[in-house]
Amino acid sequence: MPTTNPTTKKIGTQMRHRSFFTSMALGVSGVLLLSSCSAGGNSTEIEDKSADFGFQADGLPIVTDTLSLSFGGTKSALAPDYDTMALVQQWEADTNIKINWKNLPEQVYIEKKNLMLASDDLPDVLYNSGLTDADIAQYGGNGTLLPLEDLIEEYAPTLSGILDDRPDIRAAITASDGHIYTLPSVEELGILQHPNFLYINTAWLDALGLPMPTTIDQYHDALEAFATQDPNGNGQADEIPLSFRTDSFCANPNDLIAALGGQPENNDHRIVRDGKVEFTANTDGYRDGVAALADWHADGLIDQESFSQDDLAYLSKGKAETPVLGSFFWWELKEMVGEDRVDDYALLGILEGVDGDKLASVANNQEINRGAMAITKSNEYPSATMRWADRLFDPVMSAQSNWGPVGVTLEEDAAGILVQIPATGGEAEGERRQKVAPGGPKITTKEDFATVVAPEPRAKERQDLVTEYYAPFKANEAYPPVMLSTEELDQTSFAVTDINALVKEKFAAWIVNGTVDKEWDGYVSQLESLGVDDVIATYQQAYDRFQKGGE
Ligand SMILES: [Ca+2]
Repeated sequence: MPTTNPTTKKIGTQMRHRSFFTSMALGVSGVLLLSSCSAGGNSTEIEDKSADFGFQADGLPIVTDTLSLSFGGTKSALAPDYDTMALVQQWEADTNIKINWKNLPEQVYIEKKNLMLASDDLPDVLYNSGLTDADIAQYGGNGTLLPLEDLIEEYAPTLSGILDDRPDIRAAITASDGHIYTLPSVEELGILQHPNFLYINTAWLDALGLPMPTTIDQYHDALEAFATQDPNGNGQADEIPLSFRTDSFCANPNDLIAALGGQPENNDHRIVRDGKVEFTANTDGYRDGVAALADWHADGLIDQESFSQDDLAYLSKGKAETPVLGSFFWWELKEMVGEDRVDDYALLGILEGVDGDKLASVANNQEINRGAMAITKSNEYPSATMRWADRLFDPVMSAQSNWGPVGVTLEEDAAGILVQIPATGGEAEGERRQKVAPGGPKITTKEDFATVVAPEPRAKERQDLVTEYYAPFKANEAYPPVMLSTEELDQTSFAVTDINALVKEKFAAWIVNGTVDKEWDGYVSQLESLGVDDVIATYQQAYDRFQKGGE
């Protein structure tokens, strides 16, 4: 590829009007000011040589002479060399941009990422970038990642249109310095905010002549009957009335804290109500919820291992040879109890609490992932690269990047909606997807799921359950996908780690030992000395910035 600058003058004359070209340093290879002056940050000097390859501002191909770019980042465990993927080959044929893939399995990449980012040996693009918010703040701020907002404005009409319609997505990918350093991956299925589904053994309810509980008191009575009336009929008190995990993705008893104490709760102990960020784990309601669970534990209703088991041990309990599990939290039923027992259990959803309210706690899991792609300072062709990326935000292309190509994993139904082609030959759809879908930047909005691509059958099933059992009782807003500044991260990260460790430790100790009332005041003071008020104030500041569109 040309590395000298015979056509640099041509770029200057053709493209000087481009807003991000604020100055040029002709004759110095690799130097041209790609300015970040709009927000007064550092300037990144880079030369855009897209025109050397016959860059076209519209239509295809993007360049008339084949341009090669190197892409680093992650790929899934089952993914082949990306060169062999049909969709990737189609991209190359369409655009005339050839990608040298240097992407790695996630664990390998994560170990090398920071060394690579600090070196001069950067790929042109980070794809499925694995960048954390702290990485984006640091490597955006120091010029390793290019600011993209002007390039988006100029060369990404599809993405620009989406961001104009969706200021929340723009805010989510905007760093606290006002720049956009990464492109998003968005999948609006609406299923991540209620991960902890509560199930109960209905075969046991039937055997004991008990109704399906609708209130927390009826639920308690059912657990008590499970503990004392030998519903599995083996003459032994081997039943586990209720099991859960703490600090897991989908096995947390947060909705019981809400039912027993009136306090909505999630794994971050951070919720939003009426525009106010709240810490959950130092309120009277939280204390009441924990005290009630301690009573349940004292009565033998809660699995002793709830505070120590890992997912593997937990999931084995639903499949014990003699059924022993009465009730549990998990993402889906079959994974816990196995195919043969799915009819013996049912989803309980949200129970009416002690105050008479049904409160569904909302988790902070996000549908906007901001680290899908970044352009590094090594990239000499940012205009061509951004045009390449913009094609991925077409809804049909986004669907193919996410699930695989039309004709392989997706086909149009009679209504013109893309639906999944069932996998064959014993291969699971999820497995097939890893082999044919490259991921990366993409946006499938809630509307796209109605008009462009149907959710996978399992996702649709999940959506329907969330809509029926949880969404009507939503008790709080999630903390939105705000990008904290380096300063905000410095102010909060150590404190949050200490606070969450203390909350986790005390939650377990109080339920097992029943000492919450005795230790409560000391705990509240300890949280104060760990800086919980400052942490929440910082999150409030970032939240307010997000509400104003990231500015
Ligand atoms: Ca028994």
